[in-house]
Amino acid sequence: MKSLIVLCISISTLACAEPNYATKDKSRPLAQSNPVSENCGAVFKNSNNCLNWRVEQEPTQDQMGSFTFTLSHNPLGSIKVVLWMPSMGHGSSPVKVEQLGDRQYRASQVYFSMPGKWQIRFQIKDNNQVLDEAVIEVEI
Ligand SMILES: [Cu+2]
Repeated sequence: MKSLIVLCISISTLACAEPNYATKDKSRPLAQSNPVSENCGAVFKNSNNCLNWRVEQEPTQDQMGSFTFTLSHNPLGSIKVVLWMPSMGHGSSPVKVEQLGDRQYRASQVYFSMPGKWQIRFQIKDNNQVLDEAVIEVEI
């Protein structure tokens, strides 16, 4: 994993969706474990909307984190971000999502309540119905 990150950075940060914070944190980087397709960090299943994200503030056990993300197309609903731990079937505290601009968003108050494998689930919602979803898997 470490050599992959170094390789990605030496080639180009644009060609690789590996978030650049991974190199900054010496102790335990929040490593993305799912394969990245093309230049998308994740793809929404139904709409093929391409999502890319960048960590602003890496979440720790003491501090909430934040990241920004962009979509390739305008979503047909509101955006929600859910932190989910699939192996144990629980989530974490709610993530705040604000729109920064055209197809640009910030997710803040990001907090993983325990170490392990988590999913960051990006959901496009119409009222309470999930129309589409993109998932990024991370290890905390
Ligand atoms: Cu758990």
